[in-house]
Amino acid sequence: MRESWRWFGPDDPVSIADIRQTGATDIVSALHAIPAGDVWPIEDIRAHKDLIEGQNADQAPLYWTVVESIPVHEDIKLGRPGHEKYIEAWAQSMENLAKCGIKTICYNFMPVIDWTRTDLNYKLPSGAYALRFDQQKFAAFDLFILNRENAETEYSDIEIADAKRVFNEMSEEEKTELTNNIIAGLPGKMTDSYGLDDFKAMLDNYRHIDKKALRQNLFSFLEKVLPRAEACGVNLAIHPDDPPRDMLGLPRIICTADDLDILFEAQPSPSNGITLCVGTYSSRPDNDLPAMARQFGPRIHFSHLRGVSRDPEEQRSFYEASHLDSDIDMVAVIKELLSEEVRREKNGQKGNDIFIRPDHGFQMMDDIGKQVNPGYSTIGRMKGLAEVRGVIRALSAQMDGT
Ligand code: DNO
Repeated sequence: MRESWRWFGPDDPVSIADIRQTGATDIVSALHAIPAGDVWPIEDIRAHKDLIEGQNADQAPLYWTVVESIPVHEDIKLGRPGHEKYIEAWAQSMENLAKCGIKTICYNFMPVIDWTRTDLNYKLPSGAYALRFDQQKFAAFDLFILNRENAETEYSDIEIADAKRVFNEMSEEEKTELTNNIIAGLPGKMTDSYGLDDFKAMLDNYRHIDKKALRQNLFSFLEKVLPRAEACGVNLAIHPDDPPRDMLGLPRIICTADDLDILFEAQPSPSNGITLCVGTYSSRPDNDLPAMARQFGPRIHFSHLRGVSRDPEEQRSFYEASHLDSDIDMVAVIKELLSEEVRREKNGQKGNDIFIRPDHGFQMMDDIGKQVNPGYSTIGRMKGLAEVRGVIRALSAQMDGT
């Protein structure tokens, strides 16, 4: 298991020097300044790598080993005429990364919106702050702020009434905040929109794209990229759609074990793999995470370790709970990942460790009031990493003894 930490680049309030102190060995990063659809030049990759690894000679080494993410241009997801040039650019970026020794690449295929939360400062009984997704607030945004055409056909009468009540109780400031959280930006988002009208236009592009068509566009992207990934030894790791279900009338296709079965049946290449984002998959009750870790073990190259606590009344609402105490059995998931590594070792698959990172963390203690990327605080993530590290060490010791 390789312990990694996401770093957003020189503007990240968490410095490389701080990350070094967490004991992580690997950095997950991206060239966020390069627009979707452009090639990542080798010189830029090298310069970024040097920012991360430049101090390795005289300090505890950190390596940039995982990319999260090379953005997939919307035209590829839409299968628009001319999208081939964006696939070519994506594949060239991948090859350039491989030339620099970076061979694990996370990406996603979510249309228009990337990961989405409604509350970035949800206060827990402990006094720490977590991220939250509230289905009623999201519906209020969809129905009464965005005013999406025909949106009401996707909600029951009770859901519409609840959303109306929530909307009426919100101040103007809260409405703006909710809108920004959904359309403007959480860290690492792959798509940009500039206001509600632009956002609506982006949604409208998908009017004729259903699940089947979106899947087809993913498969034709992979058909071109996977042979080149195999040739340069890259493991691709698709990230699930977060939250894992259709939203705002948009199809989402990487949400469940069945979706992954469909993906691998269509594109069985060994380079076709996943990011097991435990928090994302577990935000729906029908995903059994330890079973998924077992079933897709050989395909898992990267794992985001976190959990959620779902609202007992409304299972689509959740907050991001502490790394070990959530709705899923994190110890059982880690055990499956460790067993997979043992299996790889037995098969002689050297250098095929699974990268894990503490995904998100509370805003707590000294980080409260500081500028942080939502979910990407120092102390909360360090607590998460320390907890999962404890589990990894304890399980590894047990497994060594058997
Ligand atoms: C959120 C992340 C997402 C994810 C991308 C993957 O914290 O998990 O930003 O990185 O969607 O491509």
